[in-house]
Amino acid sequence: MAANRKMALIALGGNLPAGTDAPQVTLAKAIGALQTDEVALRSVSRFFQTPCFPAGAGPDYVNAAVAVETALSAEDLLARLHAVEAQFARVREQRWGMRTLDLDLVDYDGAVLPDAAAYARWQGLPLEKQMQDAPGRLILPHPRIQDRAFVLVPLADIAPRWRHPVLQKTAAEMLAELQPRDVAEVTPL
Ligand code: A4P
Ligand code: MG
Repeated sequence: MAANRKMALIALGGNLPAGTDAPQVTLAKAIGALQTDEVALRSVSRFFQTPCFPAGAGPDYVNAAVAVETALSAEDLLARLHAVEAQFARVREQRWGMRTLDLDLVDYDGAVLPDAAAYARWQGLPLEKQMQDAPGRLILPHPRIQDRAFVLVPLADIAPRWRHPVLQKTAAEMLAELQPRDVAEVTPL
């Protein structure tokens, strides 16, 4: 791998079977498929069963997180995530809709993209707008990390001391600020 390697954190989720594969099988296969000459796996969280958000919108999810070291740019890594999603039959029908596999780029070497002001706009979006608007370009860190037990529990499993580059809180600190009830619903498989 090239000398200029970066660390990145990726969140994985799925709540529909892909063919005969249950979501946890798809996630495990996707982690395998992510690894190339330019993407080296550094750690893998446990897999967790999590209630669907929004509540009642579908079956429970399986969620996990991985840390990778990569020679790809952030944009090229996101394109790679989309290619792996496509490989596992992800069809983009509805925003926040059910899916066989969702791969989100949580963090890329602490980058804030496209810039601090645009990040702040996405992060502050009210819930009803979040459900309608999908960003046309890469936003980093992922704007919803701090809100979601299904992201923070797996993240804290592999990178509790990772610090959010804008909020300046660690994964463990953000997790501690969530409702204990929401955190308790995220259970290891
Ligand atoms: N995009 C911009 N920035 C990023 C980034 N940092 N990582 C763009 C990934 N994608 C990014 O994403 C929409 C657009 O955001 C894409 O064009 C991408 O280039 P998408 O994956 O097509 O759509 P989506 O998955 O519906 O949106 P998003 O934001 O990934 O959805 P969420 O917010 O992740 O919600 N409940 C449980 N329990 N567990 C889950 O994992 N996931 C969702 C999806 C809903 N409910 C869930 C879970
Ligand atoms: Mg996504």
